[in-house]
Amino acid sequence: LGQFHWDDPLLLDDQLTEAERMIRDSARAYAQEKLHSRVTAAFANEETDPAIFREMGEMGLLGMTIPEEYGGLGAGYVSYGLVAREVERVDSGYRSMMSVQSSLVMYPIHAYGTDEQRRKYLPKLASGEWIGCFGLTEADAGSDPAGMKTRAEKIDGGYRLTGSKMWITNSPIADVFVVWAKSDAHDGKIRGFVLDKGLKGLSAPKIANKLSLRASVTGEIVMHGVEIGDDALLPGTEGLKGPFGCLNRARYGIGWGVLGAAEFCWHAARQYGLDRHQFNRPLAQTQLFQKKLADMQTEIVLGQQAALRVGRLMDEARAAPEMISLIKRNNCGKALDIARLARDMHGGNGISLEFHVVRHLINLETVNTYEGTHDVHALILGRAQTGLQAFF
Ligand code: TGC
Ligand code: FAD
Repeated sequence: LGQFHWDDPLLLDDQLTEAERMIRDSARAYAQEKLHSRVTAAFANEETDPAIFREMGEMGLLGMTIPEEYGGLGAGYVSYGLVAREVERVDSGYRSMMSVQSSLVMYPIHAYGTDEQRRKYLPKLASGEWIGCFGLTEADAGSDPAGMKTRAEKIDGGYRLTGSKMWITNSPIADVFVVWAKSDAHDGKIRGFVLDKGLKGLSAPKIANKLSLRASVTGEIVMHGVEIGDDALLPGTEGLKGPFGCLNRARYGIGWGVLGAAEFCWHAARQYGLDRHQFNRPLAQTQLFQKKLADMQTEIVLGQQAALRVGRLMDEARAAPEMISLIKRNNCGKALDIARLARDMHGGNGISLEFHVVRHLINLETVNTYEGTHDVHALILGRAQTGLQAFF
Protein backbone atom coordinates (compact mmCIF):
# COMPACT_ATOMS: atom_id res chain seq x y z
CA LEU A 1 0.00 0.00 0.00
CA GLY A 2 1.10 3.56 -0.66
CA GLN A 3 1.91 6.33 1.73
CA PHE A 4 -0.56 9.04 2.76
CA HIS A 5 0.51 12.69 2.52
CA TRP A 6 -1.89 14.81 4.55
CA ASP A 7 -1.28 17.88 2.38
CA ASP A 8 -1.53 16.04 -0.98
CA PRO A 9 -3.94 13.21 -0.18
CA LEU A 10 -4.64 12.03 -3.74
CA LEU A 11 -1.14 12.77 -5.05
CA LEU A 12 -2.02 15.72 -7.30
CA ASP A 13 1.68 16.35 -7.73
CA ASP A 14 2.10 12.97 -9.45
CA GLN A 15 -0.54 13.85 -12.01
CA LEU A 16 1.36 16.88 -13.29
CA THR A 17 4.06 16.98 -15.92
CA GLU A 18 7.59 18.11 -15.10
CA ALA A 19 6.96 21.39 -16.98
CA GLU A 20 3.72 22.02 -15.04
CA ARG A 21 5.49 21.43 -11.73
CA MET A 22 8.24 23.87 -12.71
CA ILE A 23 5.75 26.60 -13.65
CA ARG A 24 3.84 26.01 -10.41
CA ASP A 25 6.99 26.13 -8.30
CA SER A 26 8.22 29.37 -9.82
CA ALA A 27 4.77 30.98 -9.39
CA ARG A 28 4.71 29.78 -5.78
CA ALA A 29 8.15 31.23 -5.10
CA TYR A 30 7.16 34.61 -6.61
CA ALA A 31 3.83 34.72 -4.75
CA GLN A 32 5.33 33.77 -1.40
CA GLU A 33 8.49 35.90 -1.68
CA LYS A 34 7.12 39.01 -3.40
CA LEU A 35 3.35 39.18 -2.88
CA HIS A 36 2.75 37.75 0.59
CA SER A 37 4.81 40.44 2.33
CA ARG A 38 2.83 43.25 0.66
CA VAL A 39 -0.72 42.04 0.90
CA THR A 40 -1.68 43.02 4.44
CA ALA A 41 -0.80 46.68 3.90
CA ALA A 42 -2.28 46.71 0.39
CA PHE A 43 -5.55 45.33 1.71
CA ALA A 44 -5.62 47.58 4.79
CA ASN A 45 -4.89 50.73 2.78
CA GLU A 46 -6.93 49.71 -0.28
CA GLU A 47 -3.93 50.15 -2.56
CA THR A 48 -3.07 48.41 -5.80
CA ASP A 49 0.57 48.39 -6.84
CA PRO A 50 0.79 48.59 -10.67
CA ALA A 51 4.39 47.30 -10.43
CA ILE A 52 2.88 43.87 -9.75
CA PHE A 53 1.87 43.66 -13.42
CA ARG A 54 5.46 44.22 -14.55
CA GLU A 55 6.73 41.66 -12.03
CA MET A 56 4.16 39.11 -13.19
CA GLY A 57 5.10 39.91 -16.78
CA GLU A 58 8.77 39.22 -16.07
CA MET A 59 7.80 35.90 -14.49
CA GLY A 60 5.77 34.96 -17.60
CA LEU A 61 2.51 34.85 -15.64
CA LEU A 62 0.48 37.15 -17.94
CA GLY A 63 -1.22 35.56 -20.96
CA MET A 64 0.66 32.35 -20.40
CA THR A 65 -1.59 30.39 -22.81
CA ILE A 66 -0.95 32.92 -25.62
CA PRO A 67 1.66 31.79 -28.22
CA GLU A 68 5.26 32.90 -27.72
CA GLU A 69 5.29 35.01 -30.90
CA TYR A 70 2.94 37.46 -29.11
CA GLY A 71 4.84 37.43 -25.84
CA GLY A 72 3.02 34.55 -24.09
CA LEU A 73 4.44 31.24 -22.89
CA GLY A 74 2.35 28.95 -25.10
CA ALA A 75 1.56 26.99 -21.92
CA GLY A 76 -1.52 24.84 -21.33
CA TYR A 77 -4.59 25.46 -19.18
CA VAL A 78 -3.46 23.12 -16.39
CA SER A 79 -0.39 25.33 -15.95
CA TYR A 80 -2.59 28.44 -15.99
CA GLY A 81 -4.79 26.90 -13.28
CA LEU A 82 -1.79 25.97 -11.13
CA VAL A 83 -0.52 29.57 -11.32
CA ALA A 84 -3.96 30.94 -10.35
CA ARG A 85 -3.89 28.62 -7.32
CA GLU A 86 -0.48 29.92 -6.21
CA VAL A 87 -1.35 33.59 -6.65
CA GLU A 88 -4.73 33.24 -4.93
CA ARG A 89 -3.07 31.35 -2.07
CA VAL A 90 -1.84 34.89 -1.24
CA ASP A 91 -4.87 36.97 -2.25
CA SER A 92 -7.88 36.68 -4.57
CA GLY A 93 -7.32 40.31 -5.63
CA TYR A 94 -3.86 39.54 -7.02
CA ARG A 95 -5.28 36.56 -8.92
CA SER A 96 -8.03 38.84 -10.20
CA MET A 97 -5.50 41.31 -11.61
CA MET A 98 -3.74 38.45 -13.39
CA SER A 99 -6.82 36.67 -14.69
CA VAL A 100 -8.42 39.81 -16.11
CA GLN A 101 -5.20 40.67 -17.96
CA SER A 102 -4.76 37.10 -19.26
CA SER A 103 -8.24 35.70 -19.92
CA LEU A 104 -10.37 38.78 -20.37
CA VAL A 105 -8.02 41.14 -22.23
CA MET A 106 -5.23 39.17 -23.93
CA TYR A 107 -7.43 36.19 -24.83
CA PRO A 108 -10.08 38.18 -26.79
CA ILE A 109 -7.44 40.25 -28.57
CA HIS A 110 -5.70 37.03 -29.59
CA ALA A 111 -8.86 35.03 -30.38
CA TYR A 112 -11.02 37.73 -32.00
CA GLY A 113 -8.53 40.44 -33.04
CA THR A 114 -6.67 41.21 -36.25
CA ASP A 115 -2.98 40.45 -36.53
CA GLU A 116 -2.37 44.21 -36.29
CA GLN A 117 -4.26 44.36 -32.99
CA ARG A 118 -2.38 41.33 -31.68
CA ARG A 119 1.00 42.88 -32.52
CA LYS A 120 0.04 46.26 -31.09
CA TYR A 121 -1.33 45.04 -27.75
CA LEU A 122 -0.24 41.53 -26.78
CA PRO A 123 3.52 41.94 -26.20
CA LYS A 124 3.01 45.01 -23.98
CA LEU A 125 0.20 43.31 -22.05
CA ALA A 126 2.35 40.17 -21.65
CA SER A 127 5.22 42.19 -20.20
CA GLY A 128 2.90 44.10 -17.87
CA GLU A 129 3.98 47.43 -19.40
CA TRP A 130 0.30 47.93 -20.24
CA ILE A 131 -2.57 47.05 -17.92
CA GLY A 132 -5.89 45.87 -19.34
CA CYS A 133 -9.51 45.76 -18.21
CA PHE A 134 -12.73 44.13 -19.46
CA GLY A 135 -16.04 46.01 -19.48
CA LEU A 136 -19.15 43.85 -19.71
CA THR A 137 -21.18 44.56 -16.53
CA GLU A 138 -23.27 47.70 -16.17
CA ALA A 139 -25.12 49.10 -13.16
CA ASP A 140 -28.39 47.68 -14.51
CA ALA A 141 -26.97 44.63 -16.33
CA GLY A 142 -24.98 42.20 -14.16
CA SER A 143 -26.17 38.59 -14.30
CA ASP A 144 -28.07 39.53 -17.45
CA PRO A 145 -25.44 41.16 -19.69
CA ALA A 146 -27.82 40.99 -22.68
CA GLY A 147 -29.57 43.94 -20.98
CA MET A 148 -26.60 46.27 -21.49
CA LYS A 149 -27.29 49.82 -22.62
CA THR A 150 -23.85 50.79 -23.95
CA ARG A 151 -24.15 51.62 -27.67
CA ALA A 152 -21.70 51.80 -30.56
CA GLU A 153 -22.98 54.18 -33.20
CA LYS A 154 -21.41 54.03 -36.67
CA ILE A 155 -19.66 57.22 -37.77
CA ASP A 156 -17.45 57.93 -40.76
CA GLY A 157 -14.31 55.79 -40.38
CA GLY A 158 -15.23 54.32 -37.02
CA TYR A 159 -17.65 54.23 -34.09
CA ARG A 160 -18.91 56.48 -31.29
CA LEU A 161 -19.35 54.71 -27.93
CA THR A 162 -21.77 55.89 -25.26
CA GLY A 163 -22.52 54.19 -21.95
CA SER A 164 -21.11 53.20 -18.57
CA LYS A 165 -19.62 50.00 -17.26
CA MET A 166 -19.66 49.20 -13.54
CA TRP A 167 -17.51 47.05 -11.22
CA ILE A 168 -14.57 46.80 -13.60
CA THR A 169 -11.36 45.23 -12.25
CA ASN A 170 -8.20 47.27 -13.07
CA SER A 171 -10.12 50.05 -14.89
CA PRO A 172 -8.74 53.08 -12.94
CA ILE A 173 -5.16 52.07 -13.80
CA ALA A 174 -5.84 50.57 -17.23
CA ASP A 175 -4.08 51.47 -20.48
CA VAL A 176 -6.25 49.14 -22.59
CA PHE A 177 -10.05 48.74 -22.32
CA VAL A 178 -11.85 45.79 -23.91
CA VAL A 179 -15.45 47.02 -23.98
CA TRP A 180 -18.64 45.24 -25.10
CA ALA A 181 -21.42 47.32 -26.66
CA LYS A 182 -24.53 46.92 -28.82
CA SER A 183 -23.60 48.07 -32.29
CA ASP A 184 -26.19 49.71 -34.53
CA ALA A 185 -24.12 48.86 -37.60
CA HIS A 186 -24.50 45.15 -36.71
CA ASP A 187 -28.27 44.95 -36.08
CA GLY A 188 -27.82 45.89 -32.42
CA LYS A 189 -25.66 42.81 -31.79
CA ILE A 190 -23.02 42.87 -29.03
CA ARG A 191 -19.54 43.57 -30.40
CA GLY A 192 -16.15 43.98 -28.74
CA PHE A 193 -13.96 47.10 -29.05
CA VAL A 194 -10.43 47.84 -27.83
CA LEU A 195 -9.94 51.38 -26.49
CA ASP A 196 -6.73 53.12 -25.49
CA LYS A 197 -6.42 55.23 -22.37
CA GLY A 198 -6.63 58.98 -22.94
CA LEU A 199 -9.38 59.02 -25.57
CA LYS A 200 -11.64 62.06 -25.38
CA GLY A 201 -14.77 61.27 -23.36
CA LEU A 202 -13.29 58.17 -21.71
CA SER A 203 -12.79 58.03 -17.94
CA ALA A 204 -12.49 55.30 -15.31
CA PRO A 205 -13.30 56.53 -11.81
CA LYS A 206 -12.35 54.28 -8.90
CA ILE A 207 -15.04 52.67 -6.76
CA ALA A 208 -13.91 53.44 -3.21
CA ASN A 209 -14.66 51.77 0.12
CA LYS A 210 -14.90 48.20 -1.09
CA LEU A 211 -14.70 45.87 1.91
CA SER A 212 -13.62 42.91 -0.24
CA LEU A 213 -10.78 42.47 -2.77
CA ARG A 214 -9.19 45.66 -1.50
CA ALA A 215 -5.74 44.90 -2.99
CA SER A 216 -7.29 44.93 -6.48
CA VAL A 217 -8.62 48.24 -7.74
CA THR A 218 -12.15 48.31 -9.21
CA GLY A 219 -13.80 51.14 -11.13
CA GLU A 220 -16.29 52.26 -13.71
CA ILE A 221 -15.72 52.86 -17.41
CA VAL A 222 -17.58 56.00 -18.48
CA MET A 223 -17.87 56.65 -22.20
CA HIS A 224 -19.33 59.99 -23.30
CA GLY A 225 -19.38 59.76 -27.11
CA VAL A 226 -15.88 58.22 -27.30
CA GLU A 227 -14.77 58.18 -30.95
CA ILE A 228 -12.66 55.28 -32.17
CA GLY A 229 -11.53 54.07 -35.58
CA ASP A 230 -12.78 51.02 -37.47
CA ASP A 231 -9.57 49.33 -36.38
CA ALA A 232 -10.80 49.29 -32.75
CA LEU A 233 -13.48 46.68 -33.52
CA LEU A 234 -12.64 43.05 -32.66
CA PRO A 235 -13.78 41.52 -35.95
CA GLY A 236 -13.77 37.85 -34.97
CA THR A 237 -16.89 37.59 -32.83
CA GLU A 238 -20.47 38.77 -32.59
CA GLY A 239 -23.09 38.32 -29.84
CA LEU A 240 -22.73 37.22 -26.23
CA LYS A 241 -20.57 34.25 -27.18
CA GLY A 242 -17.70 36.76 -27.56
CA PRO A 243 -17.51 37.83 -23.91
CA PHE A 244 -18.57 34.35 -22.73
CA GLY A 245 -15.65 32.81 -24.62
CA CYS A 246 -13.37 34.93 -22.42
CA LEU A 247 -15.36 34.19 -19.28
CA ASN A 248 -14.98 30.44 -19.85
CA ARG A 249 -11.20 30.84 -19.44
CA ALA A 250 -11.36 33.17 -16.45
CA ARG A 251 -14.02 31.08 -14.66
CA TYR A 252 -11.88 27.97 -15.15
CA GLY A 253 -8.89 29.77 -13.58
CA ILE A 254 -11.08 30.82 -10.65
CA GLY A 255 -12.00 27.15 -10.16
CA TRP A 256 -8.32 26.52 -9.36
CA GLY A 257 -7.56 29.86 -7.74
CA VAL A 258 -10.13 29.70 -4.95
CA LEU A 259 -8.69 26.35 -3.89
CA GLY A 260 -5.37 28.11 -3.31
CA ALA A 261 -7.11 30.49 -0.92
CA ALA A 262 -8.88 27.53 0.69
CA GLU A 263 -5.61 25.61 1.09
CA PHE A 264 -4.04 28.60 2.80
CA CYS A 265 -6.96 28.71 5.25
CA TRP A 266 -6.86 24.96 5.88
CA HIS A 267 -3.10 24.88 6.53
CA ALA A 268 -3.33 27.95 8.76
CA ALA A 269 -6.16 26.43 10.80
CA ARG A 270 -4.25 23.16 11.20
CA GLN A 271 -1.10 24.93 12.38
CA TYR A 272 -3.07 27.18 14.71
CA GLY A 273 -4.75 24.12 16.23
CA LEU A 274 -1.39 22.44 16.79
CA ASP A 275 0.15 25.53 18.38
CA ARG A 276 -2.68 26.77 20.57
CA HIS A 277 -3.56 25.01 23.80
CA GLN A 278 -6.84 25.26 25.68
CA PHE A 279 -8.04 22.88 28.40
CA ASN A 280 -4.42 21.62 28.67
CA ARG A 281 -4.24 20.20 25.18
CA PRO A 282 -3.76 21.44 21.62
CA LEU A 283 -6.99 22.56 19.98
CA ALA A 284 -6.06 20.09 17.21
CA GLN A 285 -6.50 17.27 19.71
CA THR A 286 -10.23 17.79 19.94
CA GLN A 287 -12.72 15.84 17.88
CA LEU A 288 -14.58 18.84 16.51
CA PHE A 289 -11.37 20.50 15.35
CA GLN A 290 -10.23 17.34 13.55
CA LYS A 291 -13.63 16.89 11.89
CA LYS A 292 -13.36 20.41 10.48
CA LEU A 293 -9.84 19.70 9.19
CA ALA A 294 -11.05 16.46 7.57
CA ASP A 295 -13.91 18.31 5.85
CA MET A 296 -11.54 20.99 4.56
CA GLN A 297 -9.05 18.45 3.25
CA THR A 298 -11.77 16.41 1.55
CA GLU A 299 -13.47 19.31 -0.23
CA ILE A 300 -10.18 20.80 -1.39
CA VAL A 301 -8.81 17.59 -2.78
CA LEU A 302 -12.08 16.70 -4.57
CA GLY A 303 -12.20 20.22 -6.02
CA GLN A 304 -8.61 19.91 -7.23
CA GLN A 305 -9.28 16.65 -9.01
CA ALA A 306 -12.29 18.18 -10.77
CA ALA A 307 -10.30 21.29 -11.75
CA LEU A 308 -7.46 19.13 -13.07
CA ARG A 309 -9.89 17.05 -15.13
CA VAL A 310 -11.48 20.16 -16.66
CA GLY A 311 -8.00 21.59 -17.31
CA ARG A 312 -6.92 18.46 -19.17
CA LEU A 313 -10.13 18.62 -21.21
CA MET A 314 -9.47 22.30 -21.98
CA ASP A 315 -6.02 21.39 -23.24
CA GLU A 316 -7.68 18.79 -25.49
CA ALA A 317 -10.35 21.37 -26.58
CA ARG A 318 -13.05 19.09 -25.11
CA ALA A 319 -14.21 21.19 -22.12
CA ALA A 320 -17.85 22.32 -22.25
CA PRO A 321 -18.91 25.62 -20.59
CA GLU A 322 -21.15 23.68 -18.18
CA MET A 323 -18.10 21.77 -16.85
CA ILE A 324 -16.55 25.14 -16.09
CA SER A 325 -19.75 26.33 -14.36
CA LEU A 326 -19.63 23.19 -12.23
CA ILE A 327 -16.10 23.79 -10.92
CA LYS A 328 -16.46 27.58 -10.65
CA ARG A 329 -19.63 27.21 -8.58
CA ASN A 330 -18.58 24.28 -6.43
CA ASN A 331 -15.04 25.40 -5.72
CA CYS A 332 -16.04 29.00 -4.87
CA GLY A 333 -18.79 27.83 -2.54
CA LYS A 334 -16.54 25.28 -0.83
CA ALA A 335 -13.65 27.75 -0.51
CA LEU A 336 -15.99 30.25 1.11
CA ASP A 337 -17.18 27.61 3.62
CA ILE A 338 -13.57 26.60 4.36
CA ALA A 339 -12.43 30.19 4.89
CA ARG A 340 -15.35 30.73 7.27
CA LEU A 341 -14.45 27.57 9.23
CA ALA A 342 -10.79 28.64 9.41
CA ARG A 343 -11.85 32.04 10.70
CA ASP A 344 -13.86 30.35 13.42
CA MET A 345 -11.02 27.94 14.33
CA HIS A 346 -8.70 30.90 14.91
CA GLY A 347 -11.04 32.26 17.60
CA GLY A 348 -10.63 36.00 18.23
CA ASN A 349 -7.35 36.06 16.29
CA GLY A 350 -9.35 34.98 13.28
CA ILE A 351 -10.75 38.46 12.78
CA SER A 352 -7.29 40.07 12.63
CA LEU A 353 -5.75 40.87 9.23
CA GLU A 354 -2.46 39.52 10.60
CA PHE A 355 -3.79 35.96 10.50
CA HIS A 356 -5.01 36.40 6.89
CA VAL A 357 -8.03 34.06 7.08
CA VAL A 358 -10.64 36.80 7.43
CA ARG A 359 -9.14 38.59 4.40
CA HIS A 360 -9.52 35.41 2.35
CA LEU A 361 -13.08 35.02 3.63
CA ILE A 362 -14.18 38.49 2.63
CA ASN A 363 -12.37 38.28 -0.71
CA LEU A 364 -14.13 35.02 -1.51
CA GLU A 365 -17.49 36.74 -1.10
CA THR A 366 -16.66 38.67 -4.28
CA VAL A 367 -15.25 35.67 -6.11
CA ASN A 368 -18.46 33.76 -5.38
CA THR A 369 -20.36 36.64 -7.06
CA TYR A 370 -18.28 37.76 -10.04
CA GLU A 371 -17.90 35.83 -13.29
CA GLY A 372 -21.43 34.50 -12.76
CA THR A 373 -22.89 34.22 -9.27
CA HIS A 374 -23.16 30.90 -7.44
CA ASP A 375 -26.88 30.78 -8.27
CA VAL A 376 -26.46 31.80 -11.92
CA HIS A 377 -24.10 28.83 -12.40
CA ALA A 378 -26.74 26.61 -10.73
CA LEU A 379 -29.22 27.83 -13.36
CA ILE A 380 -26.74 27.10 -16.16
CA LEU A 381 -26.33 23.55 -14.82
CA GLY A 382 -30.10 23.23 -14.23
CA ARG A 383 -30.81 24.26 -17.81
CA ALA A 384 -28.28 21.75 -19.12
CA GLN A 385 -29.91 18.83 -17.31
CA THR A 386 -33.58 19.71 -17.78
CA GLY A 387 -33.55 21.55 -21.07
CA LEU A 388 -35.59 24.26 -19.33
CA GLN A 389 -34.16 27.72 -18.79
CA ALA A 390 -35.20 29.26 -15.46
CA PHE A 391 -33.48 32.66 -15.75
CA PHE A 392 -36.76 34.43 -16.49
P1 TGC B 1 -27.73 32.50 -23.67
O1 TGC B 1 -28.97 32.54 -24.51
O2 TGC B 1 -27.51 31.39 -22.73
O3 TGC B 1 -26.46 32.64 -24.64
C1 TGC B 1 -26.32 33.73 -25.54
C2 TGC B 1 -25.24 33.35 -26.55
O4 TGC B 1 -24.01 33.13 -25.88
C3 TGC B 1 -23.57 31.77 -26.06
N1 TGC B 1 -23.03 31.30 -24.79
C4 TGC B 1 -21.77 30.92 -24.64
N2 TGC B 1 -20.76 30.84 -25.52
C5 TGC B 1 -19.57 30.41 -25.06
N3 TGC B 1 -19.37 30.11 -23.76
C6 TGC B 1 -20.37 30.18 -22.85
N4 TGC B 1 -20.12 29.91 -21.56
C7 TGC B 1 -21.63 30.60 -23.27
N5 TGC B 1 -22.81 30.81 -22.66
C8 TGC B 1 -23.66 31.23 -23.60
C9 TGC B 1 -24.83 31.01 -26.46
O5 TGC B 1 -24.53 29.86 -27.17
C10 TGC B 1 -25.55 32.05 -27.28
O6 TGC B 1 -24.91 32.10 -28.54
P2 TGC B 1 -25.75 32.44 -29.87
O7 TGC B 1 -24.75 32.31 -30.97
O8 TGC B 1 -26.86 31.43 -29.91
O9 TGC B 1 -26.27 33.83 -29.68
O10 TGC B 1 -27.67 33.88 -22.91
P3 TGC B 1 -28.54 34.49 -21.79
O11 TGC B 1 -28.70 35.94 -22.10
O12 TGC B 1 -29.79 33.66 -21.56
O13 TGC B 1 -27.51 34.32 -20.59
C11 TGC B 1 -27.82 33.74 -19.45
C12 TGC B 1 -26.62 33.60 -18.48
C13 TGC B 1 -27.16 33.85 -17.11
C14 TGC B 1 -26.09 32.20 -18.60
C15 TGC B 1 -25.45 34.53 -18.73
O14 TGC B 1 -25.86 35.76 -19.08
C16 TGC B 1 -24.43 34.57 -17.60
O15 TGC B 1 -23.51 33.75 -17.53
N6 TGC B 1 -24.47 35.60 -16.70
C17 TGC B 1 -23.41 35.89 -15.77
C18 TGC B 1 -22.70 37.14 -16.21
C19 TGC B 1 -21.24 37.12 -15.92
O16 TGC B 1 -20.62 36.07 -15.70
N7 TGC B 1 -20.63 38.27 -15.92
C20 TGC B 1 -19.23 38.36 -15.70
C21 TGC B 1 -18.72 39.74 -15.94
S1 TGC B 1 -16.94 39.81 -16.04
C22 TGC B 1 -16.41 39.61 -14.47
O17 TGC B 1 -17.12 39.36 -13.57
C23 TGC B 1 -14.95 39.72 -14.32
S2 TGC B 1 -14.41 39.67 -12.68
C24 TGC B 1 -12.83 39.20 -13.05
C25 TGC B 1 -11.86 39.27 -11.98
O18 TGC B 1 -11.67 40.35 -11.37
O19 TGC B 1 -11.19 38.21 -11.78
P1 FAD C 1 -27.27 40.78 -9.87
O1 FAD C 1 -27.25 40.19 -11.22
O2 FAD C 1 -28.18 41.93 -9.63
O3 FAD C 1 -27.60 39.63 -8.83
C1 FAD C 1 -28.02 39.89 -7.48
C2 FAD C 1 -28.51 38.57 -6.88
O4 FAD C 1 -29.62 38.06 -7.65
C3 FAD C 1 -27.47 37.45 -6.89
O5 FAD C 1 -27.61 36.66 -5.74
C4 FAD C 1 -27.85 36.62 -8.11
O6 FAD C 1 -27.45 35.25 -7.99
C5 FAD C 1 -29.36 36.74 -8.07
N1 FAD C 1 -29.96 36.53 -9.40
C6 FAD C 1 -29.75 37.24 -10.55
N2 FAD C 1 -30.48 36.75 -11.55
C7 FAD C 1 -31.17 35.70 -11.04
C8 FAD C 1 -32.11 34.75 -11.59
N3 FAD C 1 -32.47 34.80 -12.87
N4 FAD C 1 -32.62 33.81 -10.76
C9 FAD C 1 -32.24 33.75 -9.46
N5 FAD C 1 -31.37 34.58 -8.88
C10 FAD C 1 -30.84 35.55 -9.67
N6 FAD C 1 -17.70 42.78 -14.40
C11 FAD C 1 -17.03 43.01 -15.56
O7 FAD C 1 -17.62 43.11 -16.62
N7 FAD C 1 -15.66 43.17 -15.55
C12 FAD C 1 -14.93 43.09 -14.41
O8 FAD C 1 -13.69 43.23 -14.46
C13 FAD C 1 -15.61 42.86 -13.17
N8 FAD C 1 -14.92 42.87 -12.01
C14 FAD C 1 -15.61 42.83 -10.82
C15 FAD C 1 -14.92 43.04 -9.62
C16 FAD C 1 -15.60 43.08 -8.42
C17 FAD C 1 -14.87 43.38 -7.15
C18 FAD C 1 -17.01 42.85 -8.40
C19 FAD C 1 -17.79 42.86 -7.11
C20 FAD C 1 -17.69 42.61 -9.58
C21 FAD C 1 -17.01 42.63 -10.80
N9 FAD C 1 -17.70 42.49 -12.03
C22 FAD C 1 -17.03 42.70 -13.22
C23 FAD C 1 -19.16 42.39 -12.05
C24 FAD C 1 -19.69 40.99 -11.72
O9 FAD C 1 -19.51 40.12 -12.78
C25 FAD C 1 -21.17 41.14 -11.33
O10 FAD C 1 -21.22 41.74 -10.06
C26 FAD C 1 -21.88 39.79 -11.31
O11 FAD C 1 -21.99 39.26 -12.62
C27 FAD C 1 -23.28 39.89 -10.68
O12 FAD C 1 -24.02 40.95 -11.21
P2 FAD C 1 -24.74 42.02 -10.23
O13 FAD C 1 -23.71 42.50 -9.27
O14 FAD C 1 -25.41 43.01 -11.09
O15 FAD C 1 -25.79 41.17 -9.41
